[in-house]
Parts: sequence; C-alpha cells; structure tokens
Amino acid sequence: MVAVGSKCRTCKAPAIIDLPRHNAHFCAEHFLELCRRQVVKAIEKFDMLSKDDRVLVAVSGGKDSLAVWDMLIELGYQADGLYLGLGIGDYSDTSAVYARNFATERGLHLIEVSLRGEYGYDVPTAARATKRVPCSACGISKRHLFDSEALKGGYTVLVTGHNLDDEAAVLFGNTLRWDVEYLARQAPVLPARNGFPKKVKPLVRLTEREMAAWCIVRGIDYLVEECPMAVGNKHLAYKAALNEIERQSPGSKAAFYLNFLDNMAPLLTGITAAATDTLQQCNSCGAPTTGDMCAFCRLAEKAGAHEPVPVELVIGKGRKR
Ligand code: Q46
Ligand code: ZN
Ligand code: ZN
Repeated sequence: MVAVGSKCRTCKAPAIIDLPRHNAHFCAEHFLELCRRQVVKAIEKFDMLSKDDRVLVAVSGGKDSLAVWDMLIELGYQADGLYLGLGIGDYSDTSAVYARNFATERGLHLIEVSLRGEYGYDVPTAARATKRVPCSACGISKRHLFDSEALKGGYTVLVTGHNLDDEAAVLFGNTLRWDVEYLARQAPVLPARNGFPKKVKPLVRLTEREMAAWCIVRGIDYLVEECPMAVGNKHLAYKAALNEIERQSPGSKAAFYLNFLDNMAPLLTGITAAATDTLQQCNSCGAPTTGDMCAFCRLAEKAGAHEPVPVELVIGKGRKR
C-alpha cells in the first residue's frame, strides 16, 4: 500500500498508506483522524446529522456501509443498522453474515428484512418477472424498503455508505447524458419531504480505497466480493474511467464531484422542487408516488406471482441506474 521508508505527514512515524490526492502519507492513527475529519466536514457542511437524531444505517456487509456505521458510533451518534436480504444467491447469504457479525461483536442493533421472506420475491426473480435489469429491480426494492423501514422504526435520518467513487461515477454518467433531473437529485442530503425520510451520505468526501483501509486498520471484517449482478454494469465502467484520470491527475475525482456540489448543484434546486410537487399516495402501501400504485408495489405484485428464478440465470445482465 505504501513505499518502504515513507513517513506520516503529521508525526513522521512509518506510514501505512499513501494518499496521492492529498500528496501525503499517513500512519494508522493519523489516517483514521483524516477520515474522521472528512466525515465530520461532510456532516457539518451539509447539515446531515445531529446528536439527537435517531439514525438508521443501510448496511450491506461491504466495506463502505460497515465503515460508516463504525464511524458514526465512534463519533457518538445513535445509529442502528438495516440489512436487506435481496436473495442474490450465496452473495446475499454471505453478506448477511458479515453484517450480523459486525453488529453482534459491537452490541449494535441490526434490523433484518428479507425480500423473499416478507414480500415473496427476490432480486433475480423480480428482474426476470419485470424484464428489468437486476440493478433496476434491486434499486426500486432498496429505495422503498430503506424509506419504509426508517419511517416505521421512527428514525429521523437514513444513512447510506455511498462514497466519493460512487458519487463521482453517478455524476459522470448523468453528465454524459446531461440528465438534468438526475443531476438535480444528486445531493449528499435529501431532506425529509412528502412522506420520505431524510437521507444522507456522510462518506462523500472519502474514496473506496480509503474505506477499505479504514476497515483494515479498525479490524472490521467485510465482504470483499462484489455483487455478481454488477457484471457489465455501466457504473463500473465509469469508475474505471475516473480511476484512470485520477491516476494521471490525482485529485481530479474529488474536484469533479465536490466542485459540482459547490458550483453546479445550487443552480439545479428549482428542478428538484418541481419534480416532487406532483406526488400522491400509493393505493396499496401509502408511499408517495406519481401514479396510483408505487413502483415497488407494482414490482412486488409481478415478482411475487412469478416462480423463483435462480441467480445464475440472470447474472451478467446487471446495469445500475
Ligand atoms: S446489490 Fe443490487 Fe447492487 Fe447487486 S443487484 Fe445491482 S444494485 S450490483 S449496489
Ligand atoms: Zn502519524
Ligand atoms: Zn406502494
């Protein structure tokens, strides 16, 4: 991870990581401090959380969601976890074990919801039944259940582990298409409104690599394996393109995303407001929606009536957003 003989920028002790975008190396202690500082900066700048909030962290068993849960607990927030069993074969079975172990070892409360157990379908079946790509069926399910579980449990904020790489890749895709509505919604904070809970992304100033290092230094076991349905996903191609630019010009990724938030996002706020004015309640579940029935209830109805489809049949057809 770092050249032999490199020294920490802060204390001159042997370094464990180099961070080219900061043009510096850090020892374990000062690396953790830098990460905490970045999270606090994001929380304060975007008014994400207060110590009175009841926080629900969406946990997948991967590095980002476990790291953000760990950081929020360390920083003194009251944060429970929410794990969704998506039914993506062995991947889901294994990810659940990492999420559970993390919570049990630290005495934290983890809410578990199983798509198959509670709603009668899983992501591979939903993809096949609705002829959607798996990530689209998955995204509809996750968004709906994150919202509904947060509201049901009386949580005031929902936290997700989206990091700088994720957000920059989504921004890259939205910009390539000049998709103004998606660009307008790409904020690290979505305030509570029209029956949706407040949603925040405290890791937007930290990269994937930094989150993996956080987990290693803090002794957090996480699922390294990627979701098998991500194969062929455009999001991964955007990440690879941005990584290449970052390699040649360290700091570009952070500048692309963070300067978008500072300079461009404020110009798009009117577009978000207009899009949310036309919401009504879903006939079936009461969630806010633009039609009579929300996308989740339509998907659950179709997928629930379909015979179960094994994950192997839909692998490789993934595409995000
Ligand atoms: S879990 Fe779901 Fe992701 Fe897998 S099916 Fe796609 S969206 S890749 S974060
Ligand atoms: Zn140091
Ligand atoms: Zn509904």
